[in-house]
This record gives sequence, C-alpha cells and structure tokens, in this order.
Amino acid sequence: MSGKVTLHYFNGRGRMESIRWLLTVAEVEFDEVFLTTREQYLKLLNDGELMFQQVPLVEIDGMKLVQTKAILHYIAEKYNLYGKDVKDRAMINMYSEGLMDLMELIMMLPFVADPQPKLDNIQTKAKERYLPVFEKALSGPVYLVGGKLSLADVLLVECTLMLEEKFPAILADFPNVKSFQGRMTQIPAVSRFLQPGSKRKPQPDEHYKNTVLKVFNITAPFP
Ligand code: IBG
Repeated sequence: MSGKVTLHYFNGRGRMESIRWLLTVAEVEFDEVFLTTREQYLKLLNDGELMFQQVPLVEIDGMKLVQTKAILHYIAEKYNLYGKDVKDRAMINMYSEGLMDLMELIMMLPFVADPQPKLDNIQTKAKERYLPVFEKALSGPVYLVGGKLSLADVLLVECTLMLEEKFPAILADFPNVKSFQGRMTQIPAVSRFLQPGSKRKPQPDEHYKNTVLKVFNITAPFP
C-alpha cells in the first residue's frame, strides 16, 4: 500500500524519534509497529526486511527503507524540507549531521555503564561546540538555511528540547536558539506533537531500556 507510512521500531525514541518529528512537521500520518520481543526482530531478519540487520525500518511509498539518514533525506526531499538547491542541501546536511552526532550521545545514555561522565561531556560539548554554531546561524534569520523550514530546523528543535530535559537552563546563554525554539513549537503540527497523547515518545525508562537489551540480546552495557 503506497499511501500508508509504517514505522518499525521500539516504543521509544532512539533513532526513530527524528523520523517521527520530521513526518509530523511534514503533516504525514504514520502507523507504528513496536518491537517488543526478540522473536519479532528475528522474523524481520528472516523475512529479509532489514538490509543491515538494523532498525529503524520505515515502509513508505511501497519501499522498505532502512538507515536513519536515508529515511530522513527521502522524507525531507519529498515534503520540501530539504532546501532549494544543492548548496542549501549541503548546509542542511552539515547542520543535521552535527545535531545527530549530539543527539546520538544522549540516545546512548541509558545503555552506558557510568552515565555521569558522559552527561558532563554532553553538556560541555553542547555549550562549547554545538549551540554556538546555531546561535550564530540564527542571529537574524528565522530558519537555519535558505529562509525556509528544513530538516535542519526540525532536528534543532528536537535537540534543544532533549537538551533542556537534561540541563534545564542550557539555553540561557543562547537567546537566538531559545527564540527559534519558541517559534518552532508554535507551528500547529509541532504544538500538537508536544501535547500528551501524541506519537512523541517520552524520555527512556527502564522498561524501554530492558526491551532494547532483550530484543538485541545484549548482556553487557556499552563502554
Ligand atoms: N546507521 C544505522 C541507522 O542510522 O539507521 C544504525 C542503526 C542502528 O544502530 N540500529 C540499532 C540496531 O538495529 C538500533 S538503534 N542494532 C542491532 C544490530 O545488530 O546492530 C541504536 C541502538 C540503541 C540501543 I537506541 C542499543 C543499541 C543500538
């Protein structure tokens, strides 16, 4: 069925959450199949659905897409969230890659043996490496690239909200980023996504963590 978009992932953020955000901003409805057992994952593997034996998996337009970035780029391109030309796209990709590097650090926190040093490192990197870039880029422009909403903006609002969950005052020194967040959260689709009962996933909890460990048969924590 080409009309329906179906996401296959855990009932948690992980690598799928940015895809949920982008579909939401594009106003694309989606269904979700949650991975809860190892058997489900093994069936996806045995059925040849996972090119690299990994999720996220997204069924869209008759395709079964894997690889988070490929999925994000397809959606961004299709729904006009990928700039006006190849130069815009290069900028969007640079901003997006930086944001995904930072969000990946946060995503892995529940699975590491000693999260506090990692958390400290995330805060330092956010303040000294990442947020200054966006503060500068937003000193004037409303959007990050080309005067129009793009994938990079969607990832930035997602990332700033994630950072504030961990470090509530982190945007105090980044007023342009804070104003940008305020504008983005007023977009009706985003505002609805931030309400309880939406498909936005909460911060990871023990249940989510244990489900991931069980499905992937992981015993030791990550270093
Ligand atoms: N480059 C790929 C992408 O971006 O889609 C990486 C995908 C990926 O790492 N997927 C993980 C997976 O399927 C799950 S999300 N791993 C199984 C395997 O055998 O590689 C990341 C993840 C979390 C928690 I969240 C623990 C381990 C991985």
